[in-house]
Amino acid sequence: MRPLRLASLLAVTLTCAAGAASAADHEIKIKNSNGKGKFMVFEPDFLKVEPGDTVKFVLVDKNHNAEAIADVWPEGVEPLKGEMNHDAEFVVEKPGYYGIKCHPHYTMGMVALIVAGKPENQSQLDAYKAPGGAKKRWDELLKQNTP
Ligand SMILES: [Cu+2]
Repeated sequence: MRPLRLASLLAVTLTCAAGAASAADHEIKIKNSNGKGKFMVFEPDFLKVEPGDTVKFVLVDKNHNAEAIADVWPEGVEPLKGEMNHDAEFVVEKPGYYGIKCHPHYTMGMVALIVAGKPENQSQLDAYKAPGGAKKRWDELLKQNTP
């Protein structure tokens, strides 16, 4: 019995180590402009990640924040709520679509979409209607969402 238990313990340890090693950090810049005529932007605004990864929002310009779009956020994951004029970050706990907005510039289209693994909240994405000027940019993000 003993060698078997040891073997399974080793397997668990190895699995954990592999998980920790593969978790990546991603960075999204919060900016007034992309330098190409697009204003109030997350850069990049579309990102594919894996569950376990960390996404960091780095404030380059002031008067922005990064927070969850509540309608596009996997159930059971604490919604991101970055403060104005601060960096923010969250750990992608589950597979899914994660919608991000800047609070003051939401209707101007300051949005981002993060896709983690094989999303389980497709129905949220399908039901979501981006407000005002965000619709055009959100549609552009959806076009990038290819398997
Ligand atoms: Cu903003």
